[in-house]
Amino acid sequence: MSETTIPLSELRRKQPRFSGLESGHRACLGCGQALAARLVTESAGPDVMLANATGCLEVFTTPWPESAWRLPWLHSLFENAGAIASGMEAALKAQGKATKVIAMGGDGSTFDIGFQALSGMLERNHNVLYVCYDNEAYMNTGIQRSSSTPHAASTTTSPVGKERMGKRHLKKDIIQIIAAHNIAYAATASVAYPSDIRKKVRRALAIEGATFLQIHAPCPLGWGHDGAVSIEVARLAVQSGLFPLIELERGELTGAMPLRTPKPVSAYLKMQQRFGHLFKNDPRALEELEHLQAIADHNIEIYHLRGDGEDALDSEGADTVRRGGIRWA
Ligand SMILES: Cc1ncc(C[n+]2csc(CCOP(=O)(O)OP(=O)(O)O)c2C)c(N)n1
Ligand code: SF4
Repeated sequence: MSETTIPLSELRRKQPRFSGLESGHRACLGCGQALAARLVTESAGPDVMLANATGCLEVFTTPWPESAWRLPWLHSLFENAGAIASGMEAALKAQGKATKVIAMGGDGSTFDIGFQALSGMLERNHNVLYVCYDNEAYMNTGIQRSSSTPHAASTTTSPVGKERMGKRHLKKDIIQIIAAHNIAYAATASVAYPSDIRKKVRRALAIEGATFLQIHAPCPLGWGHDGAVSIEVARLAVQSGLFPLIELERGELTGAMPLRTPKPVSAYLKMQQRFGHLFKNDPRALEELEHLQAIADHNIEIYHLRGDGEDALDSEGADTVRRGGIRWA
């Protein structure tokens, strides 16, 4: 290295980082969705347009007449982010522009109310990355259960009582439903693993066609934990096997973050008030805990998460390990 050469680390420090979502918005402290959206837009860079479904992200970033976005941003309805993004992409294509389109929505919008428009967008293979910020309930309107809410979680519309222990039904397996559209790339991610999010966003945006990212994003208000521990909570969801980090290409499993020593689901659940009833002296609680542990064990098995190979990175090292484009046995 010559004397005049500036070390790479210093260059990196001097380099202004692009930020698509500025500070000063009105998310709650420790909101996983705010952090995830920031990481997504930072990784995507400035040549991007956003379509944002109704929900917390839309509300806390754009209280009229202010906006925290530094990118062209369009508020779609709750139900049609996929259709709006399809139109934006078609218009850009007609103009000969290479600007990327990212559609965004919460789990209520993605799993339930906007699913039809999303499915159409994927089936027509629009050149759009759809990002779902999965906080596992309709948070913006007061914590109602969605089809993404995990089994046994308490919400305002799946309360704990004599009749039931929180939500009766299972969390919808959206990533498999999305992958069944045979799109080029679909993946799950978590705010606990920022470098993994960055890589997945870049990988998705490098593809010409529809891609999908489901990011697990704690909501301190709806999950009932302190905002200071959002990342810890998110990490335990991954490390217990309840929220596996996987990549699927044309429906085939091509990457997964191995878990050397999976944590018990109780470590994750007991940090959150929405599962507080599972730690009371009630025989039904024990049964539900066993049920949730079985779901995590099932994920670990079907996605081959037990990392007993030579993988350099795992859930401590924070990366999804790619196995090379074919489903491994
Ligand atoms: C068709 C329609 N139904 C209901 C609403 C009311 N609404 C606005 S935001 C919201 C909840 C959004 O939940 P989600 O998509 O999970 O995003 P979050 O707020 O949790 O980030 C609801 C029900 C609406 N705006 N439009
Ligand atoms: S309610 Fe939840 S999702 Fe909405 S801003 Fe607060 S922490 Fe974020």
